[in-house]
Amino acid sequence: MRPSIVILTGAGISAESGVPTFRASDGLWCGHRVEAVATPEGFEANPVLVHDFYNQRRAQLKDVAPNAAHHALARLSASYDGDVLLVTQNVDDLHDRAHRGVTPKNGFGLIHMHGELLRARCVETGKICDWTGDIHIDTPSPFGSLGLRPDIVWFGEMPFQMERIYDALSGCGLFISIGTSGNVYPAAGFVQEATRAGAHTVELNLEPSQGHSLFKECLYGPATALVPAYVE
Ligand code: BJW
Repeated sequence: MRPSIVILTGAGISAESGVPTFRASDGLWCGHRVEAVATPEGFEANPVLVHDFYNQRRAQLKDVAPNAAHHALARLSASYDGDVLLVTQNVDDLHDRAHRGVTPKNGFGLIHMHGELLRARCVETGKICDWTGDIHIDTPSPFGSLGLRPDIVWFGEMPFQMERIYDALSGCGLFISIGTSGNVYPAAGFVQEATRAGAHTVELNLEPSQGHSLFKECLYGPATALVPAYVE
């Protein structure tokens, strides 16, 4: 068995599929303050605005498809003789679609640490369900209680499955960070966890991220070119 791999992806891996990144000049939050649409306080203050914002992004998923970088990671899981944990900060479903029908050779996991557009959460019970349509303030929860919210991790909330992620980082031999600006924690600190574990650390991005100097190897260019070349 070869050393286990942890892969972190960010908005940059989906950019060439047509999903806008966050911190580009034409980024998703143009016209909206981050606090207005991506915090629990913003949701409490104006749920109609926040639902509108996520309804639009959920609808956009119908017009995009996984690209060569998503598919290369799916092929890696099918051919690599070791465990692979893919941790995405993205709330789109492009990794899920790329992995559909692919049988992993060894242990494989996909974690959406910042949640998923195609899931909703009951605001009263916290129960999660699949959700492909719009959500409105009067959309009843299928669990019999009132109110749904997008199953998204907003600023100030705890990202999902942190224990499993840190556990994998503490034992990995290779950490690859793809298409993320390194602005948002705790994901931005994963490279340090992997370094502590003695892993080789690689950044694949369009440009140097905020934490680029923490990586042992950095390659710059579009994900659809870099990722297949690196992992195959
Ligand atoms: C390409 C490309 C191509 C483009 N090919 N590359 C002060 C210090 C430290 C921390 C904090 C602090 N104050 C507050 C915090 C904590 C806060 C935080 O990090 N704030 C920072 C702004 C400082 N974090 C949190 O609140 C998190 N929770 C938390 O910390 O809980 C406590 C905790 C404690 C201990 C352990 C664990 C937890 C929650 C963060 C939730 C983030 N949510 C968002 C929004 C989700 C909703 C939505 O989608 O609308 O998630 S923020 C947004 O940023 C989104 C993304 O997942 C995330 C990361 O963005 P990403 O993916 O890096 O995108 P971009 O646009 O920034 O970068 C794209 C990159 O791609 C660029 O580099 C391009 O160059 C590149 N690129 N085209 C390759 N073709």
